[in-house]
Amino acid sequence: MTGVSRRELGLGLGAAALGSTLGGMAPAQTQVDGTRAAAGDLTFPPGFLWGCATASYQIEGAAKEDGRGPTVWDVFSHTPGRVANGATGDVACDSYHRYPEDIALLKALGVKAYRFSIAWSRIFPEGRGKPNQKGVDYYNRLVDGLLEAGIAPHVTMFHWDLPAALPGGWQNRDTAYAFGDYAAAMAGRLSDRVKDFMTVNELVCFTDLGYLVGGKAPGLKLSQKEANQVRHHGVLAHGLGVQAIRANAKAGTQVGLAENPSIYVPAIETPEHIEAAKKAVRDSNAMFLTAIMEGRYLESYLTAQGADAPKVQEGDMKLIGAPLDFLSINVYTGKMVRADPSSPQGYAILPTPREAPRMPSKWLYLTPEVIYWGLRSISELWRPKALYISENGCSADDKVSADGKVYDTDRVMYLRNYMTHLQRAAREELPIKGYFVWSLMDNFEWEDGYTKLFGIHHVDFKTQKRTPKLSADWYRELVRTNRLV
Ligand code: GBH
Repeated sequence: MTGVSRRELGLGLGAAALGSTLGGMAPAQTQVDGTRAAAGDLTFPPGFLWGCATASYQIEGAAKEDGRGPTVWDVFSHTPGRVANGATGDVACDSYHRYPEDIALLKALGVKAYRFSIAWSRIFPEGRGKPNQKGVDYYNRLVDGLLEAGIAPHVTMFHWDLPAALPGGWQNRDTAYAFGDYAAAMAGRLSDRVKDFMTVNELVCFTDLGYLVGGKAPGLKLSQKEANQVRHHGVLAHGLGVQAIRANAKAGTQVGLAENPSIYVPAIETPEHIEAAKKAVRDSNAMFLTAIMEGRYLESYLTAQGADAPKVQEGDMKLIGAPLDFLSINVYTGKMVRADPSSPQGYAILPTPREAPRMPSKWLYLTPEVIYWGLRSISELWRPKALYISENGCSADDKVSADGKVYDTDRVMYLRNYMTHLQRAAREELPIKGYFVWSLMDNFEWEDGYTKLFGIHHVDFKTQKRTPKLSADWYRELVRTNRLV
């Protein structure tokens, strides 16, 4: 190890940030617990926030209980042919009733944060109007239970379960205002106990995939022009949400969103490829994250859309670009980019080889470096005050063994590799504050129904029994030691 600097070994944070076993340049030594702690061990900063994530429609069930109104996902999943095996979220993990058990799972993992979403239609069954107290009560019970267990609630206001009663859905500009009113109502009711709010989850999924591609609710295949307007209403809803939360929440409330930007990894880590990847991030997210971080649509986006460009009203871009306290990104996969001086944009996005390794979800190619490059590109482009990974995880080839346990070695491999790049981001002092694994437990995986499962706890959907998988045991150890071993 001689001749290698502390920085190169990952000790840039200084000895104070590291476990005492890591002081100095000692050679690798076997520890009492059997691990070998070498200089350069993959330790995370003290206080790094470990958590788990879920979303309302994917786990709650109780679709008709206590006044909950129907959502576009209820309609979509009950439409034959839309979801694998005709599955729905009617029951899902029944977390609406079993939330105390789920809090116990979080507590046993030792995580300090839980990201969940509020079902808008439990609060406003028709999307707007008079709040339904029974719905509010559920989230009060959940929040109180989490706090009692020492777990910080991180709340997403909207994770795709749009109240079906809102006319025109996201095609209608009024829906963005309805979202603002709903966000105001919930921020007012929860911010005495909830410190972190995300407005919306993954803009592309509830706009393009719902209204242009049609694979997600409401399953429409509109024109590009109409879809661009839906996108605009999506980012506008985020902006109105930020304004509403700031106006109604207690001082000190942190506001952000959970976005899944397209992320690019430089093909080779050299200055020209790094710049190429960064430019690709800025360009490809022009309709979503770039608009939010810069408060304007890039000329290149508007020019490319031409007559299909969205109609923007006075004041919209200011709302959309309102400063955030943090930015959370959901990171799963990405593509490689190389510098290409011969192309007008200066880079080329490399196609993913067809046989590249991936997880069971057909889109989930293994690209562990996306975590680091996502955080780094975004940091350098927009200098957000704080960053979180609000989702990362994978479907896996889960089989229940004779002893009742799922030994998901493939998921452990996935998480360990991705987190190595998360640790690099922390070590290089990017403003990364925390990480949420997707997902706490197996759940309704949208159009894939229950055929692709992302949980670190197995759920037996007949009995609703939750069992930690090997990946949960692995995560518990990471949370306990705050380092990758
Ligand atoms: C997240 O989306 C969601 O927030 C979460 O609810 C979900 O359960 C989890 O990840 C796992 O999927 O149809 O081939 O064009 C992940 C990001 C973006 C992944 C859209 C699937 C569709 C690919 N998703 N993508 S394709």
